[in-house]
Amino acid sequence: MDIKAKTQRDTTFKTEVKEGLSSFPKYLSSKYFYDKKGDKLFQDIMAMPEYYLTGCEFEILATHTKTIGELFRDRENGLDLIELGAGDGKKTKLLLKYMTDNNFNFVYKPIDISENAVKLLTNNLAQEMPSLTVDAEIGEYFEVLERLKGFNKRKKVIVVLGSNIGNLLHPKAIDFLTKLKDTMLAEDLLFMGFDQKKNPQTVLDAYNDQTGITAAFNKNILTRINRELDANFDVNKFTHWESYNPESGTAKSFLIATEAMDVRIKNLDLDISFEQWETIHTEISQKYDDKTVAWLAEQAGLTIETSFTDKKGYYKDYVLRKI
Ligand code: AVJ
Repeated sequence: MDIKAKTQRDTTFKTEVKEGLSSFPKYLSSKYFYDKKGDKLFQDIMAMPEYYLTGCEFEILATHTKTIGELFRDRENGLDLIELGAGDGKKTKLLLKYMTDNNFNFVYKPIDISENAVKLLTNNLAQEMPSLTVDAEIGEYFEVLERLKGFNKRKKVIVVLGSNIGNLLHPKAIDFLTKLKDTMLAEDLLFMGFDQKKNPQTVLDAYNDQTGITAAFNKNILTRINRELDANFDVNKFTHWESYNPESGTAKSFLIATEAMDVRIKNLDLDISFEQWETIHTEISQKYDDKTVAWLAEQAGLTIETSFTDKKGYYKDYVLRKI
């Protein structure tokens, strides 16, 4: 990887950790969950029965492979299929397989914040789909958006699965969608997953599993700070807490200090103190309905062309176009 980009990422990590833990109330960004251990834990989350999102989206892509694939089809010059937050590509492979089997002329460009995930996916695709052209990149969403502007020689389809947009509060989501729109031409498509509002208990269970995988995932951000910034968080003195507001559709994750303590972060030359029961907010996982998605799209200069849902109606993939 590009050394300059890596240095920049390290600096951003430091700045954001310092800022978040010096604030009141304290917070950390969920984008820092995904180191090697975090990737593994997220894989485990996706395999849990409570975490319905993955299964629902897999069902959608498996049921409507042909319809979705044909929406992606280009007229003559081929296309670029760009995926943000590609992860392990398990769901995307359904589409990739359809497209290669049906002689689509395309390049698959997976982009992910996790260097580890990108490497694994690239190797796996080389094995499983040797005829596929893969051009992977490491980076976070806002960072790679600029580079997407270069992809305007032929049709492009931007894919964002997994309800990854749910990590962004609405103003940020609009900002993100607007920037995506700015990279799009009239024929380009944005294919995006939005987890839907549902029984609040179902949502809570998805982010608060009994086995403690989600808790370990959430706490891993402290382990990462310990390792990368030479800190001394006692991870056992934090507990995972999930809340869901059925009115706003916002699920929020916290780490809560179970006793008062001081933490030293050597690399930041920073001492942080926690009161007993003080919180660190670590993630939001927004849930949506059609009205909210239509509003977000409209605010960003996009329009919903069609959408696909699973049998239970838990989850939807929307096809968006530039207005
Ligand atoms: C990858 C952001 C979609 O918010 O549902 C899973 C991450 N966090 N369990 C989500 C996550 C806790 C996930 N996204």
